[in-house]
Amino acid sequence: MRKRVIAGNWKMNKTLTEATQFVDEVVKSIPADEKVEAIVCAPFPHLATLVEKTKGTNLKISAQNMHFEDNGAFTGEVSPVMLKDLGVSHVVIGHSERREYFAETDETVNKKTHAAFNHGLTPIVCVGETLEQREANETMSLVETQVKKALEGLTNDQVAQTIIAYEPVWAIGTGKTASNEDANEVCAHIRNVVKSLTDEATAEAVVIQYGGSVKPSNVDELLAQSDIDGALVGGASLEADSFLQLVEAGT
Ligand code: G2H
Repeated sequence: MRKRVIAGNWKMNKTLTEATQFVDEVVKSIPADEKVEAIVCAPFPHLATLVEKTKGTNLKISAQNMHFEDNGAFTGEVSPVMLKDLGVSHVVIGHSERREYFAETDETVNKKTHAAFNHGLTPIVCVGETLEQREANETMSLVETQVKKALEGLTNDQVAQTIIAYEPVWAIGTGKTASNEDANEVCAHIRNVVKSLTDEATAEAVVIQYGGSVKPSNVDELLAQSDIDGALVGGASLEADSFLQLVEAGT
């Protein structure tokens, strides 16, 4: 039985004051249920404070990106060594906004995924098609390529620990959600791709999230699908109440 993973991706939102208020409120009421893992993906400047505030609680803290090198002359970048040292547990890799605005490629996604495992961080690897790709019937092949390239060279054990987030780009922050069946079909395809790369046990273990305008009113039906094990949530994760409702839905 796979656990459910609900991750709030704040993107470039919240001051440190707002972030700490959110976390103080959420840790008071977060369900103590081993079936669900709750994660907040916060901006870099807030990570140290939030890790401290969530120690011993059921809320984990993730970064939204990182560089793949351990250190060096990469002005403005943050390394996996730094994140691990802070006590961060997860890192989002290859979010479509990074791919679109910051030149993230399948190759850098793969390097970052390896770097995450090399430093004991759990990667949340994002894949998904644009509207043009969906309309051209390229969704399955595109997602397959993204998954294969992201996971290239990982051991089966590492693949089993990877969280894959399927986020159709056209559903991100637009209020449009893929239908439950469409979302599940792509997530099932991703699981099959993982199986073709590894084995049945690994494919059954890998957690696959759906992302794209997930909110308390649609999360139950998405989580009821056979191959959707969680959600990567942007807008609806910004308020503590809404985030808690999403986590509750995973229990
Ligand atoms: C997709 C998602 C979070 P939203 O980017 O990763 O954002 O829920 O606002 O569509």
